[in-house]
Amino acid sequence: MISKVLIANRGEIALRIIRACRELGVRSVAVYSDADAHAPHVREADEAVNIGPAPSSQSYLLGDVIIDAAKRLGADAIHPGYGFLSEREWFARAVRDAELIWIGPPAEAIAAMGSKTAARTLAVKNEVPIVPGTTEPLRDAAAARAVAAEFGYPVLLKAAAGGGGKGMRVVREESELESSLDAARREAKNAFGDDAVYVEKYIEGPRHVEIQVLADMHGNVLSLGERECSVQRRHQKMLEEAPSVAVSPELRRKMGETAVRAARAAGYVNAGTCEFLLDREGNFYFLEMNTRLQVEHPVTELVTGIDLVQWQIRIASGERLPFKQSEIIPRGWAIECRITSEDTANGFLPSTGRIHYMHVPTGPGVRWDGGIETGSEVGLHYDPMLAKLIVWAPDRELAIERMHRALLELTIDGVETSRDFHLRLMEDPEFRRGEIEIQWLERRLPSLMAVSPPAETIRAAAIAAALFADSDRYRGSSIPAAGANGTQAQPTAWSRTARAEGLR
Ligand code: MV4
Repeated sequence: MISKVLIANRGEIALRIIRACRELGVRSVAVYSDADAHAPHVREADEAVNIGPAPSSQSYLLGDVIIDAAKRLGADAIHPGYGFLSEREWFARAVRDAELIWIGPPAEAIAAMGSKTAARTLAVKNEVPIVPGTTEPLRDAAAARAVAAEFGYPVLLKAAAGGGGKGMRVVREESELESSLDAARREAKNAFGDDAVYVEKYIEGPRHVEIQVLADMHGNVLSLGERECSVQRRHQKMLEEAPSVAVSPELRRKMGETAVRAARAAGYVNAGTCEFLLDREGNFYFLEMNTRLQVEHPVTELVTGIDLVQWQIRIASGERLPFKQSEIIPRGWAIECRITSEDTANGFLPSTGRIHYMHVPTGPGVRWDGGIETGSEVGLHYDPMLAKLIVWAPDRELAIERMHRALLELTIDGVETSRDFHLRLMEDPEFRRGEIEIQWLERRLPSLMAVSPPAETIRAAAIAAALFADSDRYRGSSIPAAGANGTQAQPTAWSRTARAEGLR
């Protein structure tokens, strides 16, 4: 068994990994930038080492420095978390070359899924359905016109090296094709240093459903069911749930078998996720494989009872998966809200500051995976995701009620957060009916925006609250009811005192 893990990450995911290590009796080493010297993950790990200044390009992205630290502190493995170095093939290779254990998929599997056109070719060879389109980059506009005519408009131009929606262009008619191709190429070149672009048929209004897989070194590959991730804005997920209202047990089995085939084809080991589009007719198309642990992994943990991070460490240690596919059945419903330091009422602008007070929800079925505490400084150097609030309940309706209750309990003072936005999301009738797809949130945004009350209303409410609290000191007097015929109630001892106290 691995005995000491260096965690090449920060924030909530570093804490999540530290907790898994502790439960397994594995020692943990945190790394931190100057900005994170007092961060919770530094305190909670068994050991911690500074790796440089605040910008991640000078700290969390310095693979060589991190590998040196692991060697120096006697760690035998590195867990990359998500983001940062987690999907860099060269880093997975460098960790292996340094004779450390990489808690993630083999560098070759990262490479196999790294290029979209390569992944599509691999999918076709292994009977994994993909969106109709090309598996080769386009030569020129004439080739694009021919292919688009074959598949029919609308089409989607995608960067071969792409991800996260960069270098993507919807083309609705032939007259737009050439300029869109130029634009997609330019964007792809800028973002990935590679201007290769290919064509897919554009799927209108699909859901984003992904399948969690877990594979050991002994040829066991399991599907842990789906996550519904359609509630997103500009490719940033805001909420995830498991299971999906759109997935029947039969579809789950089919998508699961497909994901397992894709993982096997890539020589996959450890935890990974296959992303699919699920259209309105129930057809699903493989998009890409995320070769890392994902932010939203907790919803799968809650409905399967399987601790994914512990199993990542066990798999990397050479253990066999003890589960049979037939035993893995999702139970109940889990929802995750990503609590971000964003001002959702002002175009989701990042909000910064010091968290001077914070109260975290507790009670039945509530889980908090956070990376912040009272006193934490929230700056602009890192991702705005502060924490994840996750709930489990027997069914979706109860899970939504539970999330609503938990969000009401949550207080974070000092920075703007997405908390109120998530509250309104829980109250939204369409969301409650499960009528969501990838464009739903952006269409619904106006009605989900904060209706912040005018300053005078907040002032009046604060005065009323102070007076009400004060009234508790006069328990003998009763609070006057409004007159039954709508007339003003007579002043009482309570209201006279309240006014006097308020004026004092
Ligand atoms: C698509 C699509 C519609 N049709 N492909 C966006 C990022 C990349 N992972 C794939 N993406 C899409 N590919 C076809 N043929 C719509 C999207 C898409 C999307 C997919 C998943 C989650 C959110 C999304 C938001 C916008 C567009």
